Amino acid sequence: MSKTAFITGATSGFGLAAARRFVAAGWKVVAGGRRRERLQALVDELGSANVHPACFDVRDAAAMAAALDALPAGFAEIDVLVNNAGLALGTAPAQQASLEDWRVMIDTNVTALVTLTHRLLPALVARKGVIVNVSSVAGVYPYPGGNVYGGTKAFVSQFSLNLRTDLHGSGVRVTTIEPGMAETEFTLVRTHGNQAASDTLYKGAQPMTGEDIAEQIYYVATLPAHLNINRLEIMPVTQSFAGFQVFRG
Ligand code: NDP
Ligand code: 8X3
Repeated sequence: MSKTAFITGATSGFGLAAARRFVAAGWKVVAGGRRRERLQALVDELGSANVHPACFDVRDAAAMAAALDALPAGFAEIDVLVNNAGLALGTAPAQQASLEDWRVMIDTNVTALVTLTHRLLPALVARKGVIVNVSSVAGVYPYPGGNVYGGTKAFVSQFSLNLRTDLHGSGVRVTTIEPGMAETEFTLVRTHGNQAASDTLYKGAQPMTGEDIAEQIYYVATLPAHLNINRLEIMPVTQSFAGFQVFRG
C-alpha cells in the first residue's frame, strides 16, 4: 500500500517539486497552499488518486483543523509531514523593517509550523513517521536584512532538534533541510512582487532549483528506518560566506 506525505506550500517552489517527486515514486500527497487554482492544476497533472488538495492558510488554525478533519480515505494516514510553507518578507535592516512583515513571517514560519506539527504528532508517533522541516541557511548564518526571517528559521532548526529529543525511542525521524539560494517564487514574495529584483538576484548565479531541494526532501524521508539525518545544509556552489564587518566611527 502506498504511503502518504503531507506537504505544505505545494503550490510553488520546493513544495510543488516535492509533491511531484513523491508521486513519481508512488506516494500519495496531501498538497497544501492558499492558491486553489494551483492545487487543482496539480491534481489535474498528477491525478486525484495521488493528490488531495488541502486549500487553507496555515496561519488559520481553524481552517487547518477543518482541512485535516476533511482528509478523505487514502489520504488521512500521514507517514511524512513536510513543513515547507514559509516566506521571507523584506530585506531592510531591522530599524527600517515593517512590523507587519515580521508578524506574518513569525505567524507563518513558526506558529503555523508548530501548530500543524502538534496536531499531527500523535498520528506520526503511532505510524513511526517522518517530519521534514524546511529551515534555511538564514537560520544558521546572519546576513544584512535577515533579521526576523533568519530568526524564524533558527527556531525551525532548534525546534527540530528538540523534537528529536522528545521523540527519543518513538521511531519518529526529524530532519531539518537548510537550503541556501534557490530560484523559486521566494524572492518575488520577499520583495512584495518585484519580478525584476528576483530576476536580477538569480541571473548568472546558477542558483539551486525546486527540484534540487525536492530530491533532498525525498532522500531524507525515505532513508532506512534506523537512520536520521538531523540537519542537511545545502547551497549552490556559487554561494558562500562573507566576512565580519567592522564599523570605525
Ligand atoms: P515559494 O514562494 O516558491 O513557495 C512558498 C510556498 O509556501 C507556496 O506554496 C505558498 O503557497 C506557501 N505559503 C506561504 N504562505 C502560506 C500561508 N500563509 N498558508 C499556506 N501556504 C503558504 O518559496 P520556496 O519554495 O522557495 O519556499 C519554501 C520554503 O523554503 C519556505 O519555508 C522558505 O522560507 C524556504 N527556503 C527557501 C529558500 C530559497 O532560496 N528559495 C532557501 C531556504 C529556505 P500559497 O501562496 O499558495 O499559499
Ligand atoms: C533563504 C536562503 O540564501 O536567500 O532562505 O538567505 S538565502
